[in-house]
Amino acid sequence: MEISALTRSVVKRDHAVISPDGYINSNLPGWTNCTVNIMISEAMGAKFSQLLTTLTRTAEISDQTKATEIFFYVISGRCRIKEGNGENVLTKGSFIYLPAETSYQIFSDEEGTQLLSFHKRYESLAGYSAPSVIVGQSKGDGEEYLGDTALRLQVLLPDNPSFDMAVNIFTYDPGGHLPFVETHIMEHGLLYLQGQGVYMLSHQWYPVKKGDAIWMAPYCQQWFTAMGKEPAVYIYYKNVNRFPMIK
Ligand code: UGY
Ligand code: MN
Repeated sequence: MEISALTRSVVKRDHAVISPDGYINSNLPGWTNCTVNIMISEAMGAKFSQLLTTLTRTAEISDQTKATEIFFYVISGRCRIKEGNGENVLTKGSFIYLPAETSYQIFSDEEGTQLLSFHKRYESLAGYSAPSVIVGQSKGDGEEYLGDTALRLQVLLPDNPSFDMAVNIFTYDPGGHLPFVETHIMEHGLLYLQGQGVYMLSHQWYPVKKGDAIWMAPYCQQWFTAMGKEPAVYIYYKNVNRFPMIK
């Protein structure tokens, strides 16, 4: 019997695990006929937001990025995104990066299409122009990570200083694990796309699986190992390429 007073979700000062059992939808202005779960936000202490949006067939999102940049990733289904340069059809595994000050519209082509998005206030860098729109498709598993054949990393955004965010897909074979406990200034937001395992966050241990989201604040110590019969895969956000203080 399920007991409704139990959840795997936790929200702490420097990390959170958000499992789907606790979702409550938000209504966002300009986002119609869709359900939006704000899994990570400034309200919990993060410096970015991570949203999971489920589109009905008649969904329409009509909005502007303004001071933020947005990375949309299609978890399942199919939709169309219009921005200044035209219209893009996005299917499972497709992504689009929208820079600050961009007007955009999203239309659903399939009931239940699910979008993951990362939203960050863009920090410009003297001498570099702001990035433009990027549309892409995740392919395969990516490159071997730090010489370990059990780990693969796929980098979705260009590695250049114009970008202040990275979004990567990390694949772990069962038994694969991060080679050491990471202790770093960069913040993370992640969503499990497949599989399961155990995450260590600030020396606490959490069983996690497909559908779970995790927030890691700067310096939240982190380590993960994959369990089960299939690779564990998560997509994650990271802030990059900027000085830690205003110079
Ligand atoms: O890019 C990273 O910092 C990554 N290795 N961290 C993580 O997966 N928790
Ligand atoms: Mn990390």
